[in-house]
Amino acid sequence: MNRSIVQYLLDSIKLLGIKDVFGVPGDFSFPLTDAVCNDPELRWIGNCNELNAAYAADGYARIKGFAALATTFGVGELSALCGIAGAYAEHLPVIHIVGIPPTRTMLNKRIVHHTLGTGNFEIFKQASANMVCASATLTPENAVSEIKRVLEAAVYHHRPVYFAIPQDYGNLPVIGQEEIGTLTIPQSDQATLLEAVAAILDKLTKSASPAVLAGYLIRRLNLQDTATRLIEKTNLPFATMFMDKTTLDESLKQYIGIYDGRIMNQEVRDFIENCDCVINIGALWSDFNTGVFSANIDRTKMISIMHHHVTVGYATYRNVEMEDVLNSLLLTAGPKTAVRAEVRKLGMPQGLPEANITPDFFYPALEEFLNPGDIVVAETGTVSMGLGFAKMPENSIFLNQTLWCSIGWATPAALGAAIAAPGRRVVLITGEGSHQFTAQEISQFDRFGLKPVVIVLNNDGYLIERLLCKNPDIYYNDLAQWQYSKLPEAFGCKDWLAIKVMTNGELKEVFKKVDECDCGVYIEVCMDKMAASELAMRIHDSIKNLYS
Ligand SMILES: Cc1ncc(C[n+]2csc(CCOP(=O)(O)OP(=O)(O)O)c2C)c(N)n1
Ligand SMILES: [Mg+2]
Repeated sequence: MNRSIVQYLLDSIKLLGIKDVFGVPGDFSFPLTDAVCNDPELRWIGNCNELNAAYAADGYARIKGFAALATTFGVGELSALCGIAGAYAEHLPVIHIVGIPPTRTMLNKRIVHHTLGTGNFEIFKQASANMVCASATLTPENAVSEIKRVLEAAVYHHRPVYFAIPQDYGNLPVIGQEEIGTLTIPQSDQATLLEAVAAILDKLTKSASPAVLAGYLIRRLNLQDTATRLIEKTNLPFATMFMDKTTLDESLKQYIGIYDGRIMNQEVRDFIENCDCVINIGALWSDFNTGVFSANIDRTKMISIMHHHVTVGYATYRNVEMEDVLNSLLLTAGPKTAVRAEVRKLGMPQGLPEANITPDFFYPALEEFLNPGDIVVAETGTVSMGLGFAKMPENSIFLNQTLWCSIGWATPAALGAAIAAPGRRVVLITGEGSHQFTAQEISQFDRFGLKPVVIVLNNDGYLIERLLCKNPDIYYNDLAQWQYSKLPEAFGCKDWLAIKVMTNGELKEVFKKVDECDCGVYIEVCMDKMAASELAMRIHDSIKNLYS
């Protein structure tokens, strides 16, 4: 007998490298969650709620390329939707699988739980439709072709997709050819590829001072090895923008730092903006990626190598894949002798041991604390703005949700990253306001035997909001004061090092202890209500541009 629909789908997503499925069960999705738990090649990661599960899947996809999320009809899938939208915005293919009511219930328009009571069973799929690149409701007849079509869309667009499986269909065998075929993805048009690469090489050869902006799509498309070899072969200096941080290793000698328009790092800006040719490989021209739209690179100087197209000056070449363009350039581009800006580190922590912790101490101390290979998950807010300008150690990864900016993302995303890479140290750094959204997810680290370092910055409220609104003291930016360092124990994290620190000396001391202990760590770092990182202050000064 053929495989069941749920098994066919699970076997298909395993071929994308997925080994874990995040989510929350529900009666309509039992066939799916049963199949996951009974599959020796898969692990069910039950989250505290579906929003957390979607963020965790996002974090997992950032490390492994693809992720899977299983939710139940209506209540579950809608809770996940903000996370799915974030995955769409940030180019992460999360496969969202939803168990929906039995077909007869839907045909008869029965008033059942998780519906609005209107007999409309389509609305939740419609709600998701704009936040995924393809969706399907699976039946025994269509499962084979629809699973292929939808997964091909996920691979091609590198964005989330949606599958609905009626409860009574999940365990029915698929009809038709049940061998799982390979996914066919559109390839580069070869003639256009030749032309595009020739145009890039022509511009590059004539350039006296070229540089690269290495964008986040390099890592999303798993092209970091190819791009690194290209950088090393050509010796082109490269910067990244904020969203792109660590898309290529910051320890490469060609790395010059973060380009943030007029807002930060003047030496990087001078260098990049004075180059006569800038090759953007997959970076996005968004507000927080361009120093609030202050990045200023003349279009005539730009080459953009994007996911499915290339632009050289004003000419556009469509249907060419980034992977093919980079591979062609790797074969054909020669070395350049380039001068480059020095990478600036945050430097020595500033402040006396007995003094209260300030940003001038905190971020440089964090920079020192990070180890090669760390995965750092930095939440939206003043923390990521402070740490974003640190120089990351070799082979480390910095994750941030720079476009979608949904606070609460980082805590579950750190869990997802840790599940994806259990052998690596995961360092979560979050503001306390963001952490309050999704803090209960730290319980899962212990449950799955993971030992992260969680650093919660407690600055008595929503500081970045204080810096952006009219009156910094207005009380909508205040928070209930939690006893953060007691959370690990309350959430069942056994034998964690959990501590609250107020002074520079205490912070240094605890960082030393972390290096010596082999357990989960949770540090509450207290800072003054208005103590902001430099970038946060500059954004405060650029409010007019932000909302232009
Ligand atoms: C889901 C969501 N709700 C609201 C916001 C608006 N917002 C952006 S940052 C922020 C406050 C962050 O506070 P905290 O985590 O304490 O960091 P801080 O800036 O204080 O360091 C808020 C409410 C958002 N980005 N996402
Ligand atoms: Mg705060």
